[in-house]
Amino acid sequence: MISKIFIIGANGDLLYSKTFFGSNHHDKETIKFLSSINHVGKKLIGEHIRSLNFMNSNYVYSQDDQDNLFIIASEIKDPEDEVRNKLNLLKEEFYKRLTKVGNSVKIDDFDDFAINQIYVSPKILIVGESGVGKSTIMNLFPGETILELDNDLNETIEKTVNLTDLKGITQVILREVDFQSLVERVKDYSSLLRTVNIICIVTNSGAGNLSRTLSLYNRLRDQVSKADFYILANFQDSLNSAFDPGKISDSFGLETFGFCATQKDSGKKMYIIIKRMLEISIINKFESN
Ligand SMILES: Nc1nc2c(ncn2[C@@H]2O[C@H](COP(=O)(O)OP(=O)(O)OP(=O)(O)O)[C@@H](O)[C@H]2O)c(=O)[nH]1
Ligand SMILES: [Mg+2]
Repeated sequence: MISKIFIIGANGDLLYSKTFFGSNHHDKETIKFLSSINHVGKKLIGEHIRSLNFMNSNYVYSQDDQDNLFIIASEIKDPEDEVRNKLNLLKEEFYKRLTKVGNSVKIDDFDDFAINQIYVSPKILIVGESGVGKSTIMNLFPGETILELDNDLNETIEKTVNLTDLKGITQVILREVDFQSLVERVKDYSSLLRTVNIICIVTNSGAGNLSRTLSLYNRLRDQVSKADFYILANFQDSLNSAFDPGKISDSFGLETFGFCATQKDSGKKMYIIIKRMLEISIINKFESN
């Protein structure tokens, strides 16, 4: 996730900054540190810094011929080329919106641009065998389910969910994917797996499905570097066949949420679960910076 943007002028003035996540208590020190490191880099190696891992974030840099410094902070595990694409977009837009007022510069409506085009909504993959309740879970949220082809030409079922009361995160994108095809065609899903933040494995909590799901998980886990995994132990209303979420958690070694997708308050509960996942996997990581 992209957490911050800084644009620093040649004289060291902060021209623009935006924090999507995490606190901005230390921004002043961070900016000083980032720009002085860049100067040192230029002096010592004769080159600008391209990126820097610092305090759990990756700071990706770009400098123009007027010595303005553009910096985007993201999670360490975010693919750097994606952040760099955003950085190029940021630069282009900066020149378009720049106006000079006397000696100082002003950038117009940059917040709207930053939120709409630089910020990336978190993505959650809902995976599981057929019949475990993936679509039922997606349908708990209002809005349209979109069927389209992704970058890898896979058919995807996707829905954008709006959230409130969650620091900085206003939307999350849910995608339903069949677990077996994902594991068998992992190469075809590579760009999705590189960028997704959370993989939520849905099980019907029955013995057969659990054992197949565990082996699919074991095949997939090493191929995923960025996302965190969670288990949604669905069908907890099937008292005779459903294993206890605690037991399931032990055998997968993953945080597990007991659930039933077909009750009156299932929608409300699913919001709470999604918020919890986002808190653990995104917000707390930035807060601990
Ligand atoms: N009793 C019970 N039934 C459920 C629960 N969750 C889903 N179902 C039912 O299970 C059936 C299958 O659910 P789907 O949501 O279509 O499953 P899916 O994972 O999307 O299946 P595919 O799209 O075929 O991969 C539906 O009839 C749901 O109503 C649950 O927690 N308890
Ligand atoms: Mg379905």
